Amino acid sequence: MSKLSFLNVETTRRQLLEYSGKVGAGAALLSSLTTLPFSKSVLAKEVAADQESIFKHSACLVNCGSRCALRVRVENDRITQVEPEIPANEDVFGQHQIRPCLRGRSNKFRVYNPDRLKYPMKRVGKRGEGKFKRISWDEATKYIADEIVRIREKYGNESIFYQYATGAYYHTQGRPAWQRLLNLAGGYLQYFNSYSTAQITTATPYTYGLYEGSMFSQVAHSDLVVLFGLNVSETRMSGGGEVEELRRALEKSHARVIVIDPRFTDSAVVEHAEWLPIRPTSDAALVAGLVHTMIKEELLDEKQIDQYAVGFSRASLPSSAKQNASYKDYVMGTGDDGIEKTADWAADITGIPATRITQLAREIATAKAAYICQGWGPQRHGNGEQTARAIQILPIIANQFGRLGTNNGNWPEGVNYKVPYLPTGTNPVQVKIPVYTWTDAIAHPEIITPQTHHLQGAEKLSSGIKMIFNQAGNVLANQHGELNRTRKILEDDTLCETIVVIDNHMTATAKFADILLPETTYLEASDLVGNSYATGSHQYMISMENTITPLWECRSTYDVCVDIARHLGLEKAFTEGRTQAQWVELNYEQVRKERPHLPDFSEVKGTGVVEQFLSPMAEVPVMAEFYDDPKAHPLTTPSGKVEIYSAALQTLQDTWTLPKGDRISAIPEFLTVPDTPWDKKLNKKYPLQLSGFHTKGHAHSTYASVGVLKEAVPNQVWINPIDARERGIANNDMVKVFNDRGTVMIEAKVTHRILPGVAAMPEGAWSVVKNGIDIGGCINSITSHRITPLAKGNPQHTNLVEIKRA
Ligand SMILES: Nc1nc2c(c(=O)[nH]1)N[C@H]1C(S)=C(S)[C@@H](COP(=O)(O)OP(=O)(O)OC[C@H]3O[C@@H](n4cnc5c(=O)[nH]c(N)nc54)[C@H](O)[C@@H]3O)O[C@H]1N2
Ligand SMILES: Nc1nc2c(c(=O)[nH]1)N[C@H]1C(S)=C(S)[C@@H](COP(=O)(O)OP(=O)(O)OC[C@H]3O[C@@H](n4cnc5c(=O)[nH]c(N)nc54)[C@H](O)[C@@H]3O)O[C@H]1N2
Ligand code: SF4
Ligand SMILES: [Mo]
Repeated sequence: MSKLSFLNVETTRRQLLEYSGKVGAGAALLSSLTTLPFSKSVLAKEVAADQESIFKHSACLVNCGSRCALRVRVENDRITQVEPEIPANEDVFGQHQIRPCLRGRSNKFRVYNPDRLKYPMKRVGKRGEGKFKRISWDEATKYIADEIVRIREKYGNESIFYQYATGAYYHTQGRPAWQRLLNLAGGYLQYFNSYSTAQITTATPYTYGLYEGSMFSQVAHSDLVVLFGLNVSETRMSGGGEVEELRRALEKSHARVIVIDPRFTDSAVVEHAEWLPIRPTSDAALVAGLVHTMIKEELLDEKQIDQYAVGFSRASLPSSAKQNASYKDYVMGTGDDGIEKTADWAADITGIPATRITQLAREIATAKAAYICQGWGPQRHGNGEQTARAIQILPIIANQFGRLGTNNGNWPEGVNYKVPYLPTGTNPVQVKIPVYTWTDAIAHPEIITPQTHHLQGAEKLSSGIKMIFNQAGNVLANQHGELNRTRKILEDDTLCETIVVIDNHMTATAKFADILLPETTYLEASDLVGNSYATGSHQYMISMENTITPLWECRSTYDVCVDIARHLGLEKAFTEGRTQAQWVELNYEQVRKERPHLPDFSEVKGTGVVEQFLSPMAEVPVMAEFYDDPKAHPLTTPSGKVEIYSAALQTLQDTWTLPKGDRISAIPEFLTVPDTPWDKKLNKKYPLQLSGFHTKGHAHSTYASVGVLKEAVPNQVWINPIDARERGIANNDMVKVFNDRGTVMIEAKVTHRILPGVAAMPEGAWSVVKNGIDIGGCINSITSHRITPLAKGNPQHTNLVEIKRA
């Protein structure tokens, strides 16, 4: 059966995707089934109850993957309180209150933070010193326009870089406005990949094509849930997001949950999970050990695997492969390395007892429906591509995919309501660098080639990066790896000549600006936004309006870009005669064309959540059609099957130039990489593995300067009591965490929630450097800028360190 039956509608998963993507006729039909009523009565009641205050409606636009609506109480143009959109006891949306987390609720403190940028400023000291003088908006915008002209004349548009930055997902200001402006001005150097998912998004097409997964709603039909480094209780905290979807599904199925993570995470606590502590970077070894047990105990069906996959058995290898290059050969010790990947072998590497590995293999293979998934922590490592692919093939080998209650090893998918953005136009420059290589694109552009760095669109860079636009990002001096090196490159203003930073706060990155512009915060901005990329099946649209008059001289970057466009003679082309408010309305009308039942814009403007519904895609497991009939519904891989052995990867290994020791493997075998315990020499000097994680205390560095959050969730390095005792470290002691790249000073959290030999530090703390030591506790003062073999991505979780009492 290739059709899937949902709500008596014969439809395919792909069609459903298209429906919800296009917000088209299908969605209108489906929303009539699932749309929850939009209520004005509640809002009216509130205002009547309290004449002193008014309520305005905004949203948290940070990059946590969710997008929470915020109801903001305002008195005399001053924010007094930030609340969930609808009081919890009046959950008019019935199924899902888009309840903000502690960060969203703390927005008042971000708006009135003493660190706020108030005026446009120009650097006066040395680059990075943080000395600025106040200038007028006209001076600032003229300067930027002149610099665009100067740089493009001297070096060409390819030398202008629009930096990776995720602090504010505006639709009509911010990123789309800058990109529209730069495209009109001749274009800019592009990047591919992200800091979030470089390894997994690059590796996935080689395994099974599209990057997608079953939504958490499937867990309602599962009896076993296995989370590899997926911590939604911290990373997807919205009441309208995935943590809520998982909770509701578990309430139905009561499935057993197993969390595989170096830390006993909040998710493990909340979901009453069993915790299997694992050494960072070793998941591919665990998978090999699991498959070994499955083969030995005849828990898998080789014929069936061959029906769906290439390269598990010798028989299914492509003709280009060596005879013993199959995954089974690798596991059984008949491959080139000659090592049998027994449970004991895997135990030695992962730290998980062999008996537990054997048991887990049986549990996965015999579960009625196992939902296997992975977060992005496991792939943010030096061998992240291997880890991602290994976890992806586990459900295929164990026959736990394509059926109700199963997944394909990925993070569950999210669907978007698809609110349009300010159109950015097309970029005349089609050269792209992997995002993690931007420091080299400044300091050593000559080394970046297609064969070494997967440079796209050119054989080499013409002159490297000479001008950076950094809007709502803290990558320059906080979120990139090896900050001591990064800062040196940025300090030299003969390399990158001009840096424009647009932010709300005096961040580490802001201090490296030549021109520093203050933008409105979310609560001072007006826009129309959709749910973000990780709210699971929950789709919605929010109309937000500035809750107070923007403070000081903070402005929308739409208006700022108009001014710059005017200086460049591009105003008309930029605005097309529209103000930002008119673009917002146009965007709404575009949505309404597809969803004619929506009210007139005047009725919804600034009212918060306009519409919300649950996607019917939640009902359909990923790869269901392929499972039903792999011939009729092939995957988008070269063979149309899951590629456990990828001939394309073997070709890259044969043709790319890789640093000594690096390898791209055709099968997802466990590969050791530098900065891990298998790097024996370095491990002697630095005995602890240090992994980062995304904390509920902040979203990267955004919200990290909010005092109440810092008190509630302090930035601390987690260390096991065994390691702490050896070092005379007590809970809450200040410690130095260091390696050859730098030193970070931070408080210790001595806890059994981390496995011995491993330490963990939240990423995103504000970097403050004194006498060469990062006293702000920013992990990136000790992370590496080394790129991974296939994705050329960021191994920021892969570090060896020593820890001492400060
Ligand atoms: N509160 C909050 N939420 C966020 C963010 C935030 O900063 N704060 N950031 C958002 C963004 S942009 C992104 S990309 C996502 C990031 O989401 P993720 O990348 O999934 O988050 P991490 O915390 O890096 O990793 C998830 C878990 O993987 C574990 N882990 C690390 N290494 C390994 C390993 O080798 N194997 C295994 N099995 N587990 C490992 C970590 O201990 C952690 O508990 O989160 C988003 N949500
Ligand atoms: N070691 C380590 N490093 C990491 C990671 C890791 O796991 N470990 N994770 C990586 C990942 S997944 C990501 S996505 C990146 C994220 O890195 P970034 O995208 O740089 O995210 P933030 O650090 O939150 O920086 C966002 C900035 O936007 C600003 N901002 C907020 N609102 C507004 C606004 O309305 N207007 C303007 N103009 N500015 C605003 C904030 O003040 C902040 O300075 O970090 C990466 N770095
Ligand atoms: S940080 Fe994420 S979960 Fe928290 S309020 Fe903002 S959007 Fe919602
Ligand atoms: Mo991210």
